[in-house]
Amino acid sequence: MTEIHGTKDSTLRRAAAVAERFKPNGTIGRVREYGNGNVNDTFLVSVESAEAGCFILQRINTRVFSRPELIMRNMRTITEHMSRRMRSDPLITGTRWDVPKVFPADDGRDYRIDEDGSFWRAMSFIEGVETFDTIRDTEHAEETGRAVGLFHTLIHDLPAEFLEDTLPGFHVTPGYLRRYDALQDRERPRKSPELLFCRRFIDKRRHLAHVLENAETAGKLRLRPIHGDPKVNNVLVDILTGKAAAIVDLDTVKPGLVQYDIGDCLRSGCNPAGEETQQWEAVRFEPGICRALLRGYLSQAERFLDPADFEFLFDSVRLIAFELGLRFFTDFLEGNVYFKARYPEHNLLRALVQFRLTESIESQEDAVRAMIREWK
Ligand code: GN1
Ligand code: MG
Repeated sequence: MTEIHGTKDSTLRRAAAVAERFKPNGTIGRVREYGNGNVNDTFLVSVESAEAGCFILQRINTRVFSRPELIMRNMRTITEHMSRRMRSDPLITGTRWDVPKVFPADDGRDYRIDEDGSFWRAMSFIEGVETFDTIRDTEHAEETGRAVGLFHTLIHDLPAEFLEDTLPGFHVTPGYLRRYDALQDRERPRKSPELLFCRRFIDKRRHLAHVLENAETAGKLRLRPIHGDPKVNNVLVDILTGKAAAIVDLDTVKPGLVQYDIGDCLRSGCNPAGEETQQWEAVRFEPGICRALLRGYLSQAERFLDPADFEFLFDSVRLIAFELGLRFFTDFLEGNVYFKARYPEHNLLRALVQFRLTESIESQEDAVRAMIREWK
């Protein structure tokens, strides 16, 4: 019998009903909320059958992803490409690297739209792994970097035009700045010390917003397939070996700059307090973790990166931390319509964390640039 756990019972009940459409052979057992994504809703579904197991069920947030069927098309393209590459790439042979599999619904499609228009999809559950919101130690840092580098290596030769743009404007910082500015024109600025801090913070750094886009327009950087969201908890770590075993959350894989990914992985990994900390004033960027993440990343990615790619590594980590702060702050001002928030000021607090992290990155600019030069 289906067992429902968790607070949002009606959502869980709907998830359980939809789950039946993905796994007709076997009885759906326990359904529970899973992970802590800021955008989509994720559930772990257990199946009671001869070969009992679990699968992942997700409801895609269609306010964010307005064409979710494109996500599924990309997932097929990427996972098939990676699996093909893995069969022929000596870099992979002998190491564990799992690729999530899409489960078709009973009508043969890759997704299911329920009565109220919600978009659901199911995927294989990767066994024997664990995830962490922050970096535990040097080995974990290196493995996280290695996972992102390996992922890039596996997809970098996939022609960008084979991929759909699932989220137009994603990581294009000037676009986020325009959205924030448009809000200022519409709204009378509310006043509080935190709001003032954020506004001043953004104003002092608006000149940075174009750095990667300008480099791309000037032909210094080029678009390649990227992950889009390679934060620490999207890397799955094998429980027994401590080695990275997979990278998940492929919804934002699309053509972009690898600098977005490197910046995002570093801003996520080098913040030991984590992006959800309440103690935003204590947030700092940890250079030791940065070194280990880069070492892991470059052990894989060095073979396809151009010299110009290295030139923008410092700019990318500062920019993506700033950009995420700007995205959280704008969402707070807009009433928390994009990122899920547990309380009204949640996205304001998240913005403060990223802005404080940006300051810490800036205060260590020389040291971080010197570290990057060691690999050039
Ligand atoms: C969102 O939903 P989640 O947690 O996988 C966001 C990322 C942010 C991240 C910050 C599509 O990812 O860009 O870096 O929150 N995803 C989207 O935790 O906007
Ligand atoms: Mg994500």
